[in-house]
Amino acid sequence: MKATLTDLCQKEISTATDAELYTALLKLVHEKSQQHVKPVTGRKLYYISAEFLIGKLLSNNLINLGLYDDVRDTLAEAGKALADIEEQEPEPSLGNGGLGRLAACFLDSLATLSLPGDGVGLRYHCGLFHQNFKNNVQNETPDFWLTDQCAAKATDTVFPVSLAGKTYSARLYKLPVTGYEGRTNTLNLFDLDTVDESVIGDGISFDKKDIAKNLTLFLYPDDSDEDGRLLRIYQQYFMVSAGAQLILDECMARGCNLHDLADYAAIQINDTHPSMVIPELIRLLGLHGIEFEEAIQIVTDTCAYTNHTILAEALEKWPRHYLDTVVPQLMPIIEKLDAIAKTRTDNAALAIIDQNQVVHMAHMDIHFSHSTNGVATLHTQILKESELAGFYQMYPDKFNNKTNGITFRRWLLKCNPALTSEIENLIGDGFKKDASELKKLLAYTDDTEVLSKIRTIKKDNKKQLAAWLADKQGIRLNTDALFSIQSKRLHEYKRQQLNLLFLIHEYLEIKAGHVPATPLVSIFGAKAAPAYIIAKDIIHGLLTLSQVISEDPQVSRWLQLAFVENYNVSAAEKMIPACDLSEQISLASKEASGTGNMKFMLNGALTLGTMDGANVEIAEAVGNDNIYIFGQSSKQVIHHYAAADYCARDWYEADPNLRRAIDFLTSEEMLKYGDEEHLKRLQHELINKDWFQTLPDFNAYVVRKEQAMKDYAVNPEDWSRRTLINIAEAGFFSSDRTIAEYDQDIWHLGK
Ligand code: BZD
Repeated sequence: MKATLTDLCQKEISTATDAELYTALLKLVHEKSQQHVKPVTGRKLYYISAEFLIGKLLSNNLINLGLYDDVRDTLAEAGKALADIEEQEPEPSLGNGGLGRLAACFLDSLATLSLPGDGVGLRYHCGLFHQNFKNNVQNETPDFWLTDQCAAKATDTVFPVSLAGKTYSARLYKLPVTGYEGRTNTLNLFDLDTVDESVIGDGISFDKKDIAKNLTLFLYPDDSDEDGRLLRIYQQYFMVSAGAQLILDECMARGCNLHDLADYAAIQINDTHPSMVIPELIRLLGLHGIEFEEAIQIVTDTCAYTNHTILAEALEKWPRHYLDTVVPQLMPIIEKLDAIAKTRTDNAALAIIDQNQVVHMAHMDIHFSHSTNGVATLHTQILKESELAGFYQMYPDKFNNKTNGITFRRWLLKCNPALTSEIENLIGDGFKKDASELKKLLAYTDDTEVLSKIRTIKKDNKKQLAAWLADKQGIRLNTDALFSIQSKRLHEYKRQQLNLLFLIHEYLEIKAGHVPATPLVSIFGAKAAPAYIIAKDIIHGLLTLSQVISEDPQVSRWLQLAFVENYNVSAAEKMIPACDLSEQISLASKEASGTGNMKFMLNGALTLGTMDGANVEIAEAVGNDNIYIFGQSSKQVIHHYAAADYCARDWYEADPNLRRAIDFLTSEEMLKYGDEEHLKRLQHELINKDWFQTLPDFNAYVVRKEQAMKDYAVNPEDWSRRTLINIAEAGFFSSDRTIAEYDQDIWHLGK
């Protein structure tokens, strides 16, 4: 390795800069990954997604190529640290949260299982915004992550895409994706040569009408106004039209005559953002001389749809005049599909185009693809029983569940090397390819030496996180405390506000002389959509409380609140291994699955959660003694929505602790550092609306969390034992298992 690296740098490793070494390693990874490119036979998957939240790639690629230890040691001999070189890599910021990260985990697992499966998406120049805090408020700035060194390389392949009657050229960029001891697949990203980063004005503002210059500037441009929403449709169609042309070209090059497209391609539609691929493929097949009826059948056999949400407001639907404007070539096809759907059912709620001339993207997916899946058992059940019940009755065989998973290469091997090597010492390294082998750890749950080692590893990870945060944000954390972490997008249904109310409660208890069983460090990471006002108010509440606490030495000995700025994949990799208590506190029925919950579990955190999404399956796997469950059940919640009988104010008035916490939002202490408008609005929302029923779960949450704090303080060894059980039972949540299920039930790749 020494000779290879010296050769690539064209100088001694010890004299090379980190930037030079980074470039050398990129070359090395590229060369090696090409050796694992294999020909495709039979069916190949195209995972189309508006987001691929891939995170930094260098270390992960080195691990998957089996080069990591060698490179790290060779560098160390020359006085260089791989971690420093990794800092040279800008983080690709091509996703919002779970949906995009899932797509990235899936690409890793496909390549690891040696299945032919490529991604199709967009090459956003600034991706999701960069978050910073000023005066306890979130600000957004562009994240210029794209550099010349970006591993996604431009190709000469361009496809014409017609947007609002004008033709644009979609250029294909290719990023190799190498699996762990597997094959190399490709992430195909499309971009427009004319996009111009210099049009960005203040913050992340830009002229949303100038498509040629702004099309792929940002991921999900602010869609609070019409131009933003139109831009989103422009992006979506650009992605699917170029993607569909790529798919047809690749299949034809492999001998497909297009009548047999479904034997060559499986297309997975990741939520509704790529749904226009259905009418677009029908349109393109028509241009190749295939009759409409046959084209529908071909496309139905080729496409499958994944639903990631039960929030009605998150199911995309567009006024038809938007589509008339942006994709007039698709509207006649969508109208015909709607007419066919209407011949299949007289239930108006299942129409593609409703009586208000609104186009429902998910409805098109379900009618005209062969599979619809939810992402956790409970989620799929709710889709079948309530949200999509009409469709389930119509197409029972199309519905199936695929519980999400995470790649253990990034979320264990890469982010937690100490735990990985301890596991390897105990049970060998078979778990890296077969995650179910983690169960072998159950043999050690009474081994005090192992438990003590687990504790030491956790403590070291906490120290590393604390050092990183001290350096990055000047925050000093008490590493003797219990670390509870809630990191995920900021959304009311995820209920960061419930955690906020708990922390206020704890603050007030400490002020009243009732100290907790253990010091608590409560860590958050979350970005709020720029136009989501209440979400930003919640961030403001948390940041303001953080300042109130840190200015009060009497309290901060016992309680700390740290908000990690610009939460992203790299931050997650540092936070998750350091966590004791994983906060998964969404309103039951609202979190489709969650995947952070799985990452924390795998890294030895105990979950404090509601019976929602995949928490239900985590609870089943570890047993009630090894998880802290609280709150209303999904059945109760769904009932309250149906009966419309929830009244937040009743709860506010009935519970003095809750009232005290909510009142505190606009107290003198908070107003000293916070903004009255934000805090009042949040308080008003909680008392008068509270759409996600935070208040009924408050008391149960406080009780369970205080119980967890007590258990942690009183019996550390038992805590470690329960930690080990969580790690041992995490195997089911490997995305290798998820991908194997998709392949077996939906894709049948390579066959
Ligand atoms: O998808 C998430 C769900 O909320 C999680 O419960 C689930 O685990 C993951 C993966 O299945 N959904 C999203 O992340 N959705 C988005 O990010 C999104 C983005 C744009 C528009 C709508 C939703």
